Amino acid sequence: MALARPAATAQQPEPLERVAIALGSNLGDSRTTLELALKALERCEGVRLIRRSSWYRSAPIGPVQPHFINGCALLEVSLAPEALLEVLQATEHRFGRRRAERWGPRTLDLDLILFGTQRIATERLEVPHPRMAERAFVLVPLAEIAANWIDPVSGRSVAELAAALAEDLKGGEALAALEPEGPQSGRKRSGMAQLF
Ligand code: A4P
Ligand code: MG
Repeated sequence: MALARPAATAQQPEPLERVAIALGSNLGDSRTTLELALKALERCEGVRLIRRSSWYRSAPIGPVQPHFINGCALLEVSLAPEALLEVLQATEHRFGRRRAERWGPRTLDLDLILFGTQRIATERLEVPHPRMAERAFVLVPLAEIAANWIDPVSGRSVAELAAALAEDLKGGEALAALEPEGPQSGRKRSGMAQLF
């Protein structure tokens, strides 16, 4: 599979695309890191923050390690997918991310989950994120801010994927919504989180 669109030229900028990203952290002051990472992304050229979810505490998937704080955000970008990946990786690096073991602990993980309706499979990037449908720590926050977005792989909405995963994981401890703070306070929390 190739990129769905040709590369932009100087005369022809990338069209604006709606993008979903997932944020995670389980080293250091995770909540502060995640808040600051969103602020840093907002300041990047070609990136606009549209919405953000609440933060959730989630049990680690992978090696034994501390619990994670996870959340999702919607961006509007005028960057090509791989250029956005570079922005995300540079931001991870800025917040102390050093790549060691796969699925290991990290100060900051920024994953590209959905990029408009595009399906992308290059050496460096796969979108939709290949494990999004298995992960409550992605689907629950994403359902809070983009419930009707259709996953171009399954043809199902984010809310449908979250409900199907909730059914699969019934009874398992996976996710707890954290109390919203600051601009989030007073906002209704997703009922979905109670399912996990
Ligand atoms: N890459 C390919 N597609 C993408 C994409 N859509 N978004 C490539 C971001 N990166 C993508 O990623 C490895 C390489 O994947 C990158 O160089 C990029 O070119 P990484 O961030 O260096 O390594 P990783 O995150 O350890 O690997 P991976 O496979 O992305 O891990 P996952 O699936 O993101 O899982 N448990 C809880 N509770 N919460 C978490 O957030 N996260 C992980 C990481 C494991 N367990 C977790 C959590
Ligand atoms: Mg990652």
